[in-house]
Amino acid sequence: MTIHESEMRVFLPPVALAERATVSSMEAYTAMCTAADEDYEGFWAKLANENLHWHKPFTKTLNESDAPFYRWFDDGRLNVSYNCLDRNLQHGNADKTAVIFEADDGEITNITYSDMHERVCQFANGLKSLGIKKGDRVVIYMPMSVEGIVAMQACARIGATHSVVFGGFSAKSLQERIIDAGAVAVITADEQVRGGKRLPLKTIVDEAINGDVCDFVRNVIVYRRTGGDVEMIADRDLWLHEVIADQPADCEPEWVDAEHPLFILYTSGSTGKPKGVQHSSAGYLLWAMLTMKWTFDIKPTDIFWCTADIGWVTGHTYIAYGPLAVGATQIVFEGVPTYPNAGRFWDMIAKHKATIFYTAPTAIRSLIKAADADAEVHPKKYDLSSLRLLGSVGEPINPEAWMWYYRNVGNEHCPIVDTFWQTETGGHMITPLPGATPMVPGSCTMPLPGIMAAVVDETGNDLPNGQGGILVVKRPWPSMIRTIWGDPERFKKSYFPEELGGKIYLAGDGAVRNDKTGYFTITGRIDDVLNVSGHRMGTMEIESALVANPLVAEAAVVGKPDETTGESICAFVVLKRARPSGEEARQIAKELRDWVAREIGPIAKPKEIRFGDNLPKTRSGKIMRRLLRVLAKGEQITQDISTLENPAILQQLKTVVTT
Ligand code: 6R9
Repeated sequence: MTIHESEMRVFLPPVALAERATVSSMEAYTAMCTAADEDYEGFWAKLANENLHWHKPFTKTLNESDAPFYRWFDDGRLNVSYNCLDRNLQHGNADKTAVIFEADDGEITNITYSDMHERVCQFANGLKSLGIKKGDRVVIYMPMSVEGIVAMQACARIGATHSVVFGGFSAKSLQERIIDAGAVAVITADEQVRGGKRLPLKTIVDEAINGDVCDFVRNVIVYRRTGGDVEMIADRDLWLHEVIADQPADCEPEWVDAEHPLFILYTSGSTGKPKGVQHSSAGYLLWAMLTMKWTFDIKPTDIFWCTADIGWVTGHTYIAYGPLAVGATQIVFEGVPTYPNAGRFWDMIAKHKATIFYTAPTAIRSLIKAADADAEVHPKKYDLSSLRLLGSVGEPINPEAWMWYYRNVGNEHCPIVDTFWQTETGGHMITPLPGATPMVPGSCTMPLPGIMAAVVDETGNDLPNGQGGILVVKRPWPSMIRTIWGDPERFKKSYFPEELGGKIYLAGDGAVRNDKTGYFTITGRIDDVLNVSGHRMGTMEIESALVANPLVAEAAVVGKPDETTGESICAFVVLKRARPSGEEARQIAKELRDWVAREIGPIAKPKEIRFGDNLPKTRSGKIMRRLLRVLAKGEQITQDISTLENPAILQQLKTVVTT
């Protein structure tokens, strides 16, 4: 049984929203899919011509001669920053607010499109004055800030390839990325402020590029955020305000090839060295724009808010590029959802009258927990009536969290777009369309038009609906990963394995399509699929069941090798109440095992349950399953835990509750 087979609830798009939506019915959606089926290149060529400003038109839509190194829009030249900014000035958006920035302490700054254009041009001229040019790599290690977005856009303007490293990464991780990218400059800030706490970014950069391993880094540009003490190294370090002072407010864009690498973004593979996912200029921007229009149904009057950090792909596509390219007004937030209290998101939605809100299930679940504990921070206490559309991204959203989000944040009138995609895909892949798709909690529903997603077995054969398998994409699409920076072989092996014929994209996730509707449900990373006594099960399925129990705040399930059953299920559980011990722990563990047996079947009963105050998470909020797998096996942790937010809880999670 899969989540959506037991999940009978269906929610239709609100009529008022559908009437005005970019894609306003399932018929309209199907027509778009048919158009892509019938003339794949024609479909994309039309969209690329309609949506992008081309300095020089492309002559060929898709070049497959060097597959899987696909090329899109051959001979076309454009500039991403021109498309995001100059076009808005030409189309009457000069005085429109591009960014409403809210700092950690609540201070608000509004930036118009013309301000944004000026800042980006000055920054771009500043970079040029340092000799940074097209093709150079620039690492950006910045807090959530207007300056961070401006830095990315400025790189795009001069054709430099940026690589943003999330401000929570350690000096060691930052160094690895600087070396791998061969960056000539690093842009950072003195300090980052989150939840009232300061983090010394510049000091971390100093540590990262200390010594001669990074002697190719010529400059460090420092944005003064707090005025905190930093050491400035002569001939290398420069204050941003000095770099841009006296720079002209106009900068002729560098026209680049459609395929020119806009950015590299490192993402952790299941093991080993992070992969530098390389994205293009034209194809990437096209999909950022189209998904803003299709998935988010963006309108000129919307106030869009994506809560991601620019250090992750979501912050690239749905903060730094997509919203600007479609001329939207967006909220950019420096802080954390729980400061000064867990009502911060709701307070900000009410204050800024946000209409579209896009966040991660992990945030939702932690805010559910907070709202249960303190009625004052419950979303119902705030005026969220401006909202018309909600989104979810980053991991499967369990039906209980979906329902809570739908009822308490969306007041039962906002569709939820559960957007499945990856760093590698550049933008949304499988998601409901808010004015068209009937929604089922826990299902990301159907692929976007032009995305040929399918569920196949290990050898690439299509599987019938109802049968779980491997998620693949059968045709290249414009915003797909182009290569792994510096490692084309790994690119081929990871994403276009020979076993699947070498030409179809392997997402790395398991999926199943509903028997009746054909809707997709992501069952988790392939490496998280368990096989217990020959039964295939997604860890997410069990987690969903656990989280549906009123006692449970959060749960993660991993497989543990088992002599009898192949694998057994080990569940790590965070309760809404304090972490139990002794007899109470035994009682609750038994209750939960029985609960799961009732929800899914006895086969899904966790063999082991362990309680913690929290789960080990990366600073982006992803549960670190590889650590849980090590803990489940009772082995010593030898892996790198530098990205772990909360190392102390590892000790708690070693304790197995016997029932
Ligand atoms: C955008 C982003 C990608 C992995 C992906 C999958 C999981 C993301 C999801 C989802 C189920 C969704 N994932 N969105 N799983 N439903 N709506 O998160 O990129 O950080 O590269 O992660 O996240 O497992 O493969 P990234």
